Amino acid sequence: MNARLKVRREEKVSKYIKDRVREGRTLHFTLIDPAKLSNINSIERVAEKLVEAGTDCFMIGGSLGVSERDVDEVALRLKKFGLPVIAFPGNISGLSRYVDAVLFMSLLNSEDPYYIIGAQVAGAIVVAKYGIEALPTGYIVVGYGGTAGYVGRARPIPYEKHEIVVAYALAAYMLGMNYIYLEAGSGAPQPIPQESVKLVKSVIPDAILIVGGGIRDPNVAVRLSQVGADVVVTGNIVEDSLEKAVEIVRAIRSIRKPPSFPANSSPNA
Ligand code: 1GP
Repeated sequence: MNARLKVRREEKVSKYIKDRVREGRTLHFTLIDPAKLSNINSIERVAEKLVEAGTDCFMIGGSLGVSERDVDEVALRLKKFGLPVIAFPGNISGLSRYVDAVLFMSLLNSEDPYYIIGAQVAGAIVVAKYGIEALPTGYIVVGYGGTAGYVGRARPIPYEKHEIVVAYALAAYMLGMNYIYLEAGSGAPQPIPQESVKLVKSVIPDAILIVGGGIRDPNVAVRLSQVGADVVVTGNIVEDSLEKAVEIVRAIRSIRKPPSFPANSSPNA
């Protein structure tokens, strides 16, 4: 067994996220799917615009056709902007030694144990070998589900079954996952319902609540934040309309909620 493993869980990137959330900010994450990029050479130009508008982090990943080399290349290009770069792996090939952190996710409502714990076992030593910070994340697929839902063999929770979403989120939190990602699927015709977001936030206010899938409109993003999303993720819109993506980032940046300072507000909490 290689002894040079560096296990890092919720350190710098986690502090970066949690500090902002405690200040009353909602964060915007820009998701770049290397398999969907029409031109990798335009990535810096696109990223510059989003950074200028105020995006908080870059996430790199996708459910199909993403190799570690793809993630490496995108991560190296994005790192120069000084924002945290986070892997969002659909599988173990979605890891990279060049990212600052990984959403270490379990697709909780998958019917296939591989996506719940198998891929995580396969990837854990790689994450420790690279010394990447792990952000323990319960990944919950709702409604449309998209490619992530299909490939991950999820049994998507019907859009209107808010109590099932809450039950999954609660179970994740009780298992120690401080990040809860409600995923409607990339390109979803409907984002995560506000009611689900609201209920999850009210039951586990201390978890970092990430919401993504099908968000293409600044008003929708703002409303999701108002009902409890701590992080709003947009992916497709960057390729579809950079202008719209910039509008969404600006709208999110202008939100201020009352600051929260929970008792466990130490940097690693
Ligand atoms: C998908 O939640 C993300 O994993 C982003 O979805 O591409 O629809 O913005 P969109």
